Amino acid sequence: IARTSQLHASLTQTTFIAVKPDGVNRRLVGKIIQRFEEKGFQLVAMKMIQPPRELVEEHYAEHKGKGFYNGLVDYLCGGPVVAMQWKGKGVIARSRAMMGATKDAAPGTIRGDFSIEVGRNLVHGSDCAEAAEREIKLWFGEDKINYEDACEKWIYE
Ligand code: IDP
Repeated sequence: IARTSQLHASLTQTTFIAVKPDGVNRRLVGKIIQRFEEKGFQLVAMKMIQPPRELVEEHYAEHKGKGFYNGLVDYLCGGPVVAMQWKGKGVIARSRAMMGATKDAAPGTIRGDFSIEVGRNLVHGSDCAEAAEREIKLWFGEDKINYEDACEKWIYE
């Protein structure tokens, strides 16, 4: 019998996080995953994918027409991406804070600690609930594994 989650469902979100090709090629996948694990978030889906151009164009549709758009699509299509779904309380905003700002990310954040250029900034994370839903559907469809979080009572009060 599945144990009833202690967390109120509305507090538990799932977000889409991706390690971009520079993160994979610079061997930073483990470090990036480790930050989210150590925070207490739960990994519920992960795959490595060489994304087709149409997928990346769709993913970044909001930036179409901007000066950096073509370079951005080339960058994401330029190597493998590690696509993930992470679950937890406030994970959408909290993982964005852990990634760091788009421009001049602060030290202590993933981007702030490991990257210099906005166009080589290692990670993507959904910026709101609607984006998370859209991006999860786009990259994973229904694919994720819902499993009991054995640490939950030590992470949440
Ligand atoms: P975010 O990834 O922090 O949410 P967005 O503004 O959604 O930032 O931009 C998407 C991605 O486009 C960024 O992560 C970065 O890789 C790239 N990007 C944004 N602005 C620039 C720019 O001015 N030059 C080059 N690349 C950019």
